[in-house]
Amino acid sequence: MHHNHTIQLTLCLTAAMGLTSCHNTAPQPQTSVPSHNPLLLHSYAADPSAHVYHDTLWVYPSHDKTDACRFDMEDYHVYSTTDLEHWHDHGIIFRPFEQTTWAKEAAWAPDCVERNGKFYLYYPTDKRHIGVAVSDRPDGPFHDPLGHPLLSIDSPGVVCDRDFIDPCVFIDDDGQAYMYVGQNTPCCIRLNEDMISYDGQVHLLEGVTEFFEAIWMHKRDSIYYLSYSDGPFHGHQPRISYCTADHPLGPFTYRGIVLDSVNSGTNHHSIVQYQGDWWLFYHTSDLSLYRTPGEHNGVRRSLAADRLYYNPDGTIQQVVQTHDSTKIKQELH
Ligand code: FUB
Repeated sequence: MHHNHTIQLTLCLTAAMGLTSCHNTAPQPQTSVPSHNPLLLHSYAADPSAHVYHDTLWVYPSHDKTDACRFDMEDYHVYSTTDLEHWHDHGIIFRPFEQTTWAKEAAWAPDCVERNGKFYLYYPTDKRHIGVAVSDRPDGPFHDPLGHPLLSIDSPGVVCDRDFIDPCVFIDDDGQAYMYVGQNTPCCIRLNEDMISYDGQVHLLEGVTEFFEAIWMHKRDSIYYLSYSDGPFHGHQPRISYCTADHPLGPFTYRGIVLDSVNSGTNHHSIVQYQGDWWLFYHTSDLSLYRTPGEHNGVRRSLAADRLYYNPDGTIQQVVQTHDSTKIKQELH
């Protein structure tokens, strides 16, 4: 890892001397990436939502079962790190089917944000509800403050012709919080200050080309970046595409691909800045494929992360996926 950091530092110093550019428009070699994918070996996980709280990077994924053959996930863990190499599993932080009266199945991709010292976990269930759970700590315990979903597929204004899933919550610099959500049609609501209610309006986002699912919002230098899985109904495997706008509600302009398709079929990611670098978190089937070669099990997914680079004009360079079997081989032998 130190060796790799040294290589990156050398590239940047060379750029500072005017010899080349740190912001080359060609894809950057992933020189500063430690050989660490998949990130976790003891557990299958997918759909990572990464956030920084104080000095620590927290990842809230969904939890694929070891014997999974269907998307029948039922609980949430959270993982934390301060170096992207050593991860702490804080255990199960929320079980929707036991801790709510209304959620019955399919605890899929969650997100979690902090506001005024409280942590709000947003999670989809039953392919039709979005719930919110609250805690005083990033690692729980979380509880259901409402006794009902925050938003559902049949809430006034929601447009959804398939699964109503994949909430992502973004708090803008002015303090306004937005929840992006949906499949096939991207919806957005403005959350109230309490983070467990909203103003009653559902906004349909324009310009989100080939939107499928896995929506994620982040902001950099006043640009709002909306990224998402763009398949699978457009003649290609799902990729992570992105569009930009100068307002959280758009209209958006399509910009390109952040991540090509992955070997797990579904594609789901998050983008976060940590210790000065930008990272893309996503999932693959690497761990499952190493354990059972040739058996493509798209519901035993494993977490991955790679560096993400911007061009000088603010566009995103396509991320190069890194795969490394060293850790897995060490574990298996
Ligand atoms: O993990 C279950 C579902 O698969 C997620 O909600 C989707 O984004 C896809 O990754």
